[in-house]
Amino acid sequence: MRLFVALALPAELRERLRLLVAHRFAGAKWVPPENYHLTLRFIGEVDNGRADDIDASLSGISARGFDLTLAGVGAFEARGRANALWVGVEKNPALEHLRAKVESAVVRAGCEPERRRFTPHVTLARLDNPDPVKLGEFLRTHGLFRAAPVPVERFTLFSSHLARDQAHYTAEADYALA
Ligand code: 2AM
Repeated sequence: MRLFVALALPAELRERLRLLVAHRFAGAKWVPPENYHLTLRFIGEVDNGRADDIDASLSGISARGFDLTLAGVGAFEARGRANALWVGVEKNPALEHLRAKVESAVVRAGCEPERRRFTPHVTLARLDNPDPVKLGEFLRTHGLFRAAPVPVERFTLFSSHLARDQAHYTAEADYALA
């Protein structure tokens, strides 16, 4: 199975993000609002035995709950091309702390360490050659976006399946924060 660890977002916040992208532009594959999430750790394909080890390891995490505030928008680029549009996260040491605990837990379960630095975000769209003017407008218009803080009381191990051309995510296990 293909796994990742993420924060699920409450319905009001997903609705807020849906409204943020009400004016869509071409050259973007928009993530359906039910799929919005904040990835803590992408794991990838593992067999069932490894998945059980990851679950056991994540169950051992003890960390505090916290408030999460989504703010700002941006685009990731690779080789000079924007490839993802996202909403960012206000600086949050508790989130970083949880991310570090999740990272050690999955490495203890036998996964390779993540080499890339953590850039917390919620992906709104995958970009494929969008009109740079439209993208620039979107980024300027929503640069000061800030959602109301939401309490984070758990994190989730998700599996991902590709159904037609959209990913379908299933919550395999939830882990409570203190
Ligand atoms: P993204 O949305 O920022 O692209 C489930 O697929 C989650 O894992 C997505 O949120 C995605 O992040 C992330 N993800 C998918 N493939 C990945 C990869 N190869 N490396 C790192 N993260 C990945």
